[in-house]
Amino acid sequence: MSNTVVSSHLGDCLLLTLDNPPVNALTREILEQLAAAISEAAKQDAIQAIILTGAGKAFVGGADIRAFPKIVAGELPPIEWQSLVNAVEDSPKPIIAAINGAALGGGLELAMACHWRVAARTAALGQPEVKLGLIPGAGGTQRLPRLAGTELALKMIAFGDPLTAEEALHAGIVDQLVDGDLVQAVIAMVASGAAVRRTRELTSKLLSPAEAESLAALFLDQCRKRMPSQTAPLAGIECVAATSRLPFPEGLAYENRRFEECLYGSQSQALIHIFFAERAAGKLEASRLSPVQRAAVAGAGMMGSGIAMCFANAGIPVLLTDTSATHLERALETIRKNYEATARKGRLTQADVEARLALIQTVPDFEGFETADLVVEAVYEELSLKQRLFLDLDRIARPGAILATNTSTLNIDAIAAVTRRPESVAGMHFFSPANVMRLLEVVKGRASAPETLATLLDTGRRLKKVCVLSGNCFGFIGNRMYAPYRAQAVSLIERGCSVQQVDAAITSWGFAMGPLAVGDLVGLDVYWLIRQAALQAGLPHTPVTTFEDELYKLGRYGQKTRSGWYLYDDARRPSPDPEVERLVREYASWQGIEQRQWNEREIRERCLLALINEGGRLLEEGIAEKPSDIDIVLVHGFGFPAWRGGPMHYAESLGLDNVRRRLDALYDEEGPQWKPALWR
Ligand code: 3H9
Repeated sequence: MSNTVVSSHLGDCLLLTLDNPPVNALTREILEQLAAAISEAAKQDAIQAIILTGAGKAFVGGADIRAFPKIVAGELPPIEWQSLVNAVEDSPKPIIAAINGAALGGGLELAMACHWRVAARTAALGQPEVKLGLIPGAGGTQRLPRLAGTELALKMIAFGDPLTAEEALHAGIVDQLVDGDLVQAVIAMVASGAAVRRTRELTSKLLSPAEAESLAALFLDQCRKRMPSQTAPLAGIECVAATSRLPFPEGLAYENRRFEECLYGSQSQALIHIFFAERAAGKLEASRLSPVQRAAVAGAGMMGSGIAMCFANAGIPVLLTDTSATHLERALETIRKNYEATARKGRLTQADVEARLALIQTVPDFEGFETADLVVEAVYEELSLKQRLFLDLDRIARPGAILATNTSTLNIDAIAAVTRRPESVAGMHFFSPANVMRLLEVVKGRASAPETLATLLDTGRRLKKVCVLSGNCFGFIGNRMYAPYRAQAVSLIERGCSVQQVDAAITSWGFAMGPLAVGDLVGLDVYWLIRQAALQAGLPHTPVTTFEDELYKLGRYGQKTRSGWYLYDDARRPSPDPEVERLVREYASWQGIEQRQWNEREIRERCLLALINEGGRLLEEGIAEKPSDIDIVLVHGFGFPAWRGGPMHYAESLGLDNVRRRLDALYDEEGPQWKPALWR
């Protein structure tokens, strides 16, 4: 059964189990059944108390997120969340939440409307709505401050991170933690006389209105800095502050108004799109896989060390080798420093640090590589070097072991071709720093077997990455998309924009960094090499010369040389460089490029259209399987604002016909680089 409330009797308790796999998400049907069961129980003298729990691993993972876009589109009627949850709190008989697993969003709101809460020690409790561009809409903004105090409620609702059950107990959200049988513990609680106790009547933890306002002002400030342009965090904070000012029913009405503002706004639609896109990405239909028990990494530079950390973080033992003993030593030192810095921030214990380090073993000359199920190559980006390495790996690795390359641009087939196992070769493209960035592109070579890809996608998920399957082309999805976008930014500068103007047009729209600042961070020498390789690979629309070549020739590689598009001080703070402006003017007149004034809208439109159109080409060519995969890559790998949903979602929101009209106009004005892709 699914989408149902299962009732059973345990002595004088009524056990209500919410059953809606996989996470018991709340639907109108479930909440209506729950309200009906509670009202029925009120009439039965034999029932002393009601226990509410979830089937399977979760208590309740929130409201059913799939319903929101349908409500917004008018395909489903709105749901009276607050009154359905109020029916729980109104019960004349005590209701105790037996929180067996995740109680998130509407799940925590439901638990807070119960009269008592008993949780399994493994449960997580939180109000993550903000990550979907929403705020709690079933009374959470009004009940959480009453249980946990104004400050913690502000933190949980503004940032959306869950608490452990232990933290929730400490905060007063949960009344008791249980290691063993949860339901038996609740029955014992009922026997000891648990009575009706309504959260809405509690006020002792609320700050005064003035104190709440001034604390809220601090949170508003923090959110504007950490999550610029996002509206839900601000709405959530204002609702929590209102708890101190307004009686409960008016607080609920205020919450409802703000919830609807968020629900019908574009940000929640974009973030909900990203939520489902992440889960839909990298799924292969019923392919067999062989779970990786031991991994090995060849190449102990920054990338290889980061990849080794990813395996250790997931509890997978990993061997790390390099041709240079000094590199290996340095890598291990860097890894230790990295873990210790995390421990200093309180995110790992010293025991965790040691346990993770113990999983990473540095070895000379591929020692022990024959025991690995997966070997990841992370050496310098040069085809002949990688091919030589794959010849060795093919000889050393056990038959059936997967050989993955971390190349960011090279042809997977050319690497697989030197081995006797091309079916077990594929790309595993991590983004730098590999231990931090959540994106992983799994790249499918011509011969890669479904089992190889399924194993890599499974491994990626175990490493807690968002995995996207990409076809084999120059730059795969991410770098291939980024190339015309950067080319557009450089071209705008050649045509009269200033460096700051281009970057500001992009960051003010929500990108984490502008394309030129990214160039300086990654290195203009790196981008020069990538463009040469793209030209060699025959990637269409790659400019043969650009103004960036001039910076490269001058040794202005970016942050590492303290000059690139910007000048940098020793703390790597950028400042504009008038010399660049002079050089650009000189370049433009020498190349006969006409310069003019540009406004922010024009700059932004060109950069974004270049991105969208390349996404369209990737879909046309079958490199990307679906538009949402492209959105995930840009959001998780390239700083595209998640609350705008990724370039393809953004294109949909503009209307694909409108996008094509603009591309047609640019094609007529400026030529073939704007030839519209026809992906739908
Ligand atoms: C809300 O509650 C607003 C209220 O205030 C309004 C009034 C009530 N709905 O992540 P996983 C699916 S807003 C529908 O891979 P895990 C998910 O799509 C909500 N579906 O598993 C996937 O489906 P599929 C606030 C949901 O074990 C499957 O479950 N709540 C929902 O790694 C497994 O998901 C949140 O924001 C849902 N609410 O993690 C919590 N949740 O198999 C969102 C999950 O078809 N959820 N699915 O791909 C999560 O954070 C994680 O899913 C959770 C489990 C921690 C629960």
